[in-house]
Formats: sequence, C-alpha cells, structure tokens
Amino acid sequence: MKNQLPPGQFETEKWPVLHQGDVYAFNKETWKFRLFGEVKEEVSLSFDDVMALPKTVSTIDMHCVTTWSKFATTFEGIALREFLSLTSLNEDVKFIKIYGYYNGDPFGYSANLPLDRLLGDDALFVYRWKDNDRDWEDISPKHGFPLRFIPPASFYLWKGTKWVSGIKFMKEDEEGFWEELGYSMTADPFKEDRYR
Ligand SMILES: Nc1nc2c(c(=O)[nH]1)N[C@H]1C(S)=C(S)[C@@H](COP(=O)(O)O)O[C@H]1N2
Ligand SMILES: [Mo]
Repeated sequence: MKNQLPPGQFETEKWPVLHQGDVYAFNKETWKFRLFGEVKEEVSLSFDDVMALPKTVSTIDMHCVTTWSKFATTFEGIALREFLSLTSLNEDVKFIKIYGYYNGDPFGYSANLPLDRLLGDDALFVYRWKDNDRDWEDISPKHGFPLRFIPPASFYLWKGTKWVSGIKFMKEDEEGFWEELGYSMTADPFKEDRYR
C-alpha cells in the first residue's frame, strides 16, 4: 500500500511536526525502555541494549489525521517484533500500548494498537530517516529523538508515539492519549476512521 492517498488527505513534501507538550530532552543515563503488562517477566532496556538489536530499513507512508500525508520516507530502526524475542508474552495478548514522554512524564503519552498487525517491516522504532530531498539524518528532537515509533500506513500517525519509553502488552484493548479524547481505537486512514 505505497503512495496511495487515503480519502480526505492531501500530499505534503515536508514533514510537519505535531504533538502535545514539551519536546523531550534525551538523557542516556536515565533513558529506559520497558516491556511490561502481560509478560512473564518485565524487561528494562538501556539505550545501548535497544541499539544492539537487529536493524530494519523500510519506506513507510505517513498519514496524519489533520489531513496531510507524506510518501516515500525511508526509515531505519528496530522492528517491533525484535522486542518480542526479549520476553515471553502471557497467553491471549492481542493489543499493545506504546508509551512515550509527555511534559516530563515518561508514560504520559500512549497509543493502542493490535499486535498482529505490527509484526512486519513496516512497524518500526526509528532513529534516522531520509527521503527524496535529503540523505540520512537523525530523527530530530521535535520528531521524537532518540527513538520514536512509526506505525504501518494502515494507521493514522498519532499511533506513532514519539520519545518512546516502553510497550505494554494487553489482552483487552485500552484507550491511549488521543483515544480517551474521542479519536478512533482502530484509526484506519483508508476508511477515514478518525473518531469513535
Ligand atoms: N510522545 C508523543 N508522541 C506523539 C504525540 C505526542 O503528543 N506525544 N503526538 C502524536 C501525533 S497526534 C502525531 S500526528 C504524530 C506526529 O509526528 P511528527 O510530529 O513526527 O509528524 O506524533 C504522535 N506522537
Ligand atoms: Mo495528530
């Protein structure tokens, strides 16, 4: 599903910035990435632990609910599935919530997603990107440095948590930051599935 414009969207060449709250200032000493919820054992990873995981490069279209879409952006990052090899999930885990910083709180932002649609190369925790106009660049602080999630193009971009801090594994679906405010649990741009 590449370079396909969902209904109600227009294409932008630039990459706009959108979020609530402060831009997180990276501190390698205190930065942690937690795997928790329905897991046999909780895991806490340092930045070096995360960066030692296998890398994936993918071109992923982005669709923001505010109606811009950006095509042909190539990302390098760690596929979500790599984290599954670091812990054992309890039975019947179907959903996750990806957490990130909001005004200094590492778990202040979150977005829910169905796990079975995040096992491919198009579900990445990214640290650098390039497009037709530029060579590889680190993800900037405003876009989520040092690490942010980019969801598959079949989800609106608010499911792409910036300044990530962990993944909660869940049996039942649960609202995240925007979902609590009335946005869609499923968020499919091709169905204009914006609100609940
Ligand atoms: N931690 C955090 N992640 C966030 C947000 C936020 O407020 N805080 N906003 C989301 C929203 S609404 C969008 S549209 C995308 C925008 O990503 P961009 O600024 O890199 O384009 O980030 C998402 N990730
Ligand atoms: Mo958004």
